[in-house]
Amino acid sequence: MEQSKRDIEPGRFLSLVLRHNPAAAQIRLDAHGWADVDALLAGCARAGKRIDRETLERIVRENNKQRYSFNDDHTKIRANQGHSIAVDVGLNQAPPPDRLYHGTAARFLESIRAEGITRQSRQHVHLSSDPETARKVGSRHGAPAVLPVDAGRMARDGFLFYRSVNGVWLCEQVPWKYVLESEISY
Ligand code: HQG
Repeated sequence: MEQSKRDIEPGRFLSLVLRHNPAAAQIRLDAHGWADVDALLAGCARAGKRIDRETLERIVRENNKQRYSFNDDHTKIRANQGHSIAVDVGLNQAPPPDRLYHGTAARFLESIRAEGITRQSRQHVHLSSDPETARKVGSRHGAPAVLPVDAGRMARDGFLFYRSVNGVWLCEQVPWKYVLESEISY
């Protein structure tokens, strides 16, 4: 489903509050990343970003990356992945496909070559199951580079992989030796 244009701005604020900075709406998240919906809506209004319940329901339903989930009775909401704050969303560990793709900016490659792909400010390194998605992720930071990752070999070597409910693959780090250097595309 397509996300409405009018929901992009409130969606960005939700992403900030539910992944990185709940204090921006003067709310707290619990240990599993859940925010109380009433408190969230009141906090958004206080922050000058009024969102009504119908809009929130629509954002969760139509968000282009299915970034958010409600609990069963819709009294709580959380982001499915992408947090920089330490919460445990109960990610499912899963065996990865042989290849995964990390989209980055070409200008980060020298540092990535030296340190591997590291999680930076987030809780995990984010990987995509197809190169096109990875290219879009990388483009957010500048001229993109798509790094194919030998996830099958990583898994055999004991690295753990998780799949968020919206289909993003996550792991702790990707040492450079698992990046298929000859297949990097720009
Ligand atoms: C890079 C979006 C230098 C890394 C996307 C990335 C994604 C290094 C940047 C999700 C490095 C971090 C996450 C190293 C990694 N030296 N740079 N050693 N290791 N980097 O935004 O993966 O739209 O925290 O390559 O779709 O870009 O928000 O991570 O370029 O799934 O739902 O450091 O965010 O999802 O940037 O994006 P980010 P990301 P949403």
